Amino acid sequence: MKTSRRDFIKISALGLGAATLSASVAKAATKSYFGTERLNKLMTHRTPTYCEVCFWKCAGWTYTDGADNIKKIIGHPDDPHCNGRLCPRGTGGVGMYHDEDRLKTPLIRVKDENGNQTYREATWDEAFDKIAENMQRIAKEHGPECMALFTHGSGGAFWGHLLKAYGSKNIAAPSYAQCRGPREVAWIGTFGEGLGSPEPTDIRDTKCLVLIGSHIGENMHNGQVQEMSDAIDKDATIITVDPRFSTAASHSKYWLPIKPATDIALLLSWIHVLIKEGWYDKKYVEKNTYGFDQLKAHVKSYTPEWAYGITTIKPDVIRKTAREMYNAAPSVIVHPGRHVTWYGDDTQRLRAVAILNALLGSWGRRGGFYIGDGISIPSFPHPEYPKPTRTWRDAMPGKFLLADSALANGVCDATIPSIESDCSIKGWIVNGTNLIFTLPDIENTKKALQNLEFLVVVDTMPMEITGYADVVLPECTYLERYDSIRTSKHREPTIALRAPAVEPKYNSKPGWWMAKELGHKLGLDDFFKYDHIEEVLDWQLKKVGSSLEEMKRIGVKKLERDAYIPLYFNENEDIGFFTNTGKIELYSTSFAEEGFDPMPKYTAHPEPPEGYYRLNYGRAPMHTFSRTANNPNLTDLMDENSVWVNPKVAKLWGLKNDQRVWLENQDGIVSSFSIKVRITERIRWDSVYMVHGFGHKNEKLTRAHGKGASDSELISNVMVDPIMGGTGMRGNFVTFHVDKPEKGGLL
Ligand SMILES: Nc1nc2c(c(=O)[nH]1)N[C@H]1C(S)=C(S)[C@@H](COP(=O)(O)OP(=O)(O)OC[C@H]3O[C@@H](n4cnc5c(=O)[nH]c(N)nc54)[C@H](O)[C@@H]3O)O[C@H]1N2
Ligand SMILES: Nc1nc2c(c(=O)[nH]1)N[C@H]1C(S)=C(S)[C@@H](COP(=O)(O)OP(=O)(O)OC[C@H]3O[C@@H](n4cnc5c(=O)[nH]c(N)nc54)[C@H](O)[C@@H]3O)O[C@H]1N2
Ligand code: SF4
Ligand SMILES: [Mo]
Repeated sequence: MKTSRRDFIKISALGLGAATLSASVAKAATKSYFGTERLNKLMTHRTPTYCEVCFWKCAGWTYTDGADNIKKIIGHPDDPHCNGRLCPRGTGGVGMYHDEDRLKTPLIRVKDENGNQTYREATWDEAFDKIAENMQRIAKEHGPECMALFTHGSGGAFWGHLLKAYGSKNIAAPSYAQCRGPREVAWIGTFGEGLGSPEPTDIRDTKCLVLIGSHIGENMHNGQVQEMSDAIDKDATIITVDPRFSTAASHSKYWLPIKPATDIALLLSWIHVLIKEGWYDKKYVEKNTYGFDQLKAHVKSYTPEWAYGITTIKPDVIRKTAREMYNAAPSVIVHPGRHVTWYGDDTQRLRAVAILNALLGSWGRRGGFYIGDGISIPSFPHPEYPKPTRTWRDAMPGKFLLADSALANGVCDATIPSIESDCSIKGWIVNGTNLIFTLPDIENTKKALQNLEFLVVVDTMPMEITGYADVVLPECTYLERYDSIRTSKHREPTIALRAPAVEPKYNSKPGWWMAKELGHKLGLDDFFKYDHIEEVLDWQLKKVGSSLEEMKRIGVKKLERDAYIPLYFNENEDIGFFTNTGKIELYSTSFAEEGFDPMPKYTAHPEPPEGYYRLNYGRAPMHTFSRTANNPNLTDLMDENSVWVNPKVAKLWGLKNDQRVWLENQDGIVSSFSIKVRITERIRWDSVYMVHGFGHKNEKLTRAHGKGASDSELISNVMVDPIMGGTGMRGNFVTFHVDKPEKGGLL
């Protein structure tokens, strides 16, 4: 067996201490039914929270029996993210707390008497000493800029503060370059600002909603799903463009089963039709946009007949749907999507989406996009952060300059020494992101891991990434801790508090405490001048007219909108946009300056070779990525994924429903586990589909281990977006094995 600097260690080998709740008890505790009367009795024992099962951050109340028994989590009625109703995952969030497979105590990588790498249980003090010693050594030998943080979720605020105080700005989240980054860059290039989360889509008042890949209904972002359902009740026209018959497609007036990877052609032909037929908001375009004449010339040849040959969508359907959008304008939303890193030309595809919205005049209009408003909460006083002299960008000079956040793949690449660049990153802190599953090209991620001098992983569960850590820090779940105040923008600004409903189980601790204690070991006490996070929260809340005491009582507080920011544009006023020209840029001057196409073009992408099918993936309503794969409440609802196969393809391969197959991709990578076949007309013959987040290798995940297959493993061809460095992940092709292949997978 090849030895490596960093063997993956199964955390299972350890006796992980502490009493555990048996699975059946955990289920009983979380599944019992409560009538309103009983709930009312429990009213005195409710604690405000906002959900961490996904990043929509719905606010809610956690009910306990007054001791450490969580009874139920329900949505907060005053919260615009959820309007009093959590999604199935949010309700099942209590399973994260009860999961007996949780990380329970800090772990330190050691060698046993036979030289094998293993973990030993450690005290918090020992773990922090080990981390501080390594971080100080890295700072001394290479500079503090050689540490990086990968983070997703609430803890990022505390770990980010620590890393900046230590002297590094390499802070990245896969929710940018593996998710919505291209969309943000396209929006900034067009409207001068990004969309953020929750997106300011005015779905509840829309007359026409166009979904391009966004599979709302399977993508369970709560407020959005609720508003779409309201819009359907009010007879809004839904147009869904998706090669798969998604849940959204089943609620649509028009389903356009587009050939995958050809969306830019459809978007350009829609733009062509709107301009040619005069179906655009002339007044709005004239007053607010820049580059209409260039755009008109640019799309002249992109007729529906041209697009038909590429997309397989009939010309009359393209014209009819364009007319539907115009009829509804400006109360129309061509939805910008969220996970948009598909084919490497994603920023340009999203530019086309932005341009369509601009022509229809939907930006800043009722039923289109509202203007969100949020509250900014001041930082607790601390000294100025040291100024780093280098960042991950120095490993790739001149590239991806339009990216407005750090690239997780960029930080990963900057950890691998190469001839062209000086390898600068030597240590990682990974908080709340399972990079093995979320960065494409696992072999590349593993290469970076092998080059690291030091890796800390902060997680609640023994996920794939934790097995590569030198030190593992067990965080308590969101139900057991305070976090920062939620301040996201919405129609009305709101703030929401997350407070602990119960004591942390086992020897787990909250992120804020870990960052502060480690800060102390690193000699950074000046940056953490408080004994408890409660002091910080109270100080911050008082600055915005509330207090910790009030927020504990009310959970969510609505604040006044800024009097100068209207919810929709005032048609009689001049509107300024934060672009170079001060207008909505149909022709992007900032893209042109950087040498990129100022208006989107269509380029063809490779097609699957004979016997292979495009690997398409997405979400299931009851799971979030890989973070819920072991959750006892949610595995009860769905415990594995399946591969969707068109009946024609099934016939060709002689596949039957529920038969198990292994998948192999174009680079000869085989799935570690088999996956059940689901034969369905809902997927095109040239593609297969699976839900992301399954196929876990770690046996310590007792419910998730070996259940289903992992799309991440099969994504080795990464199409990098030249504009902002996003990783296009849908250019991978798979074939079937009906017998277990000899070759193993990458996990
Ligand atoms: N192949 C593939 N890759 C993808 C995607 C895909 O669909 N397919 N989707 C992309 C998208 S859209 C996104 S946004 C990203 C998401 O990427 P990630 O945010 O990395 O998603 P997860 O894989 O769920 O990783 C979450 C990790 O956080 C841990 N965790 C859960 N709760 C807590 C907590 O309270 N504290 C701490 N410290 N840890 C916690 C979980 O145990 C898990 O290890 O992935 C991207 N990558
Ligand atoms: N239940 C649940 N909800 C979630 C999440 C979760 O993990 N679980 N994650 C949240 C996060 S972070 C994100 S980013 C979002 C992601 O969700 P979205 O942004 O809505 O969806 P995508 O992942 O972009 O796209 C998935 C859809 O795109 C279709 N598709 C594939 N290829 C093509 C193509 O070439 N053209 C077109 N037009 N369509 C194509 C697929 O068939 C599928 O229906 O979901 C969010 N909501
Ligand atoms: S959408 Fe569901 S999982 Fe996401 S924050 Fe809201 S309740 Fe939680
Ligand atoms: Mo995402």
